[in-house]
Amino acid sequence: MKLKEVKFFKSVSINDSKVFFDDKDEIVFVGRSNVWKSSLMNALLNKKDLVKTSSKPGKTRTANLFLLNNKYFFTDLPGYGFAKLWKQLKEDLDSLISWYVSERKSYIKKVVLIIDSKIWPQQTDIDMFNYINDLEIPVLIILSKVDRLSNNDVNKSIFHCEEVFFGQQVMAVSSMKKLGVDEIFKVLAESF
Ligand SMILES: Nc1nc2c(ncn2[C@@H]2O[C@H](COP(=O)(O)OP(=O)(O)OP(=O)(O)O)[C@@H](O)[C@H]2O)c(=O)[nH]1
Ligand SMILES: [Mg+2]
Repeated sequence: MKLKEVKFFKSVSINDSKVFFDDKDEIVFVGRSNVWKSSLMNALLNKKDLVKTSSKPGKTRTANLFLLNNKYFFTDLPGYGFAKLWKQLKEDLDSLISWYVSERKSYIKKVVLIIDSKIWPQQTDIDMFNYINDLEIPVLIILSKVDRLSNNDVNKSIFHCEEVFFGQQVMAVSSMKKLGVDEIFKVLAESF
């Protein structure tokens, strides 16, 4: 797929019946809060700030759908597991993620699970991986923030993730330095 056009389509909150009305294939982006999900989406879509980002964790609070070539969705979800968020908000965001992924299951061709390459996978990441796996949705693991590591440490981190996630494909990215972005877009485009 060559990306010709992309636009913001809509936001969905939990239990919103709008979630049922779009029969388009979709790729969903998940990861812990502030792991640079939204920034990665901008890099993949070749836009500066179509997807809203912030240095403050907890920026994304709804499922935000972006329509590519009038045909597919890339969907940004809130981050999970940010301890410092107000407890009720944290629970609400976590429920939105699991609700959204299970409701849209038959359209979701891949879940991109983004892991902080400096922190390595946390229990919350493994829980999220298992949740998606149980729904039988294919996963692509992406290590973010690799501009902050040496090549040697990036390789260690990739190797460790391959072990933790049972031989899943793991790719590395820096959205800011545009490292790995084209390769990831190619893999994602092939899943439609
Ligand atoms: N150095 C560096 N900084 C980045 C990169 N990508 C994103 N950032 C910065 O990291 C911060 C957080 O990025 P977001 O993309 O908003 O993170 P998020 O995972 O969507 O966060 P939530 O929506 O809160 O879950 C922003 O200030 C970005 O500018 C990168 O590749 N390198
Ligand atoms: Mg975000």
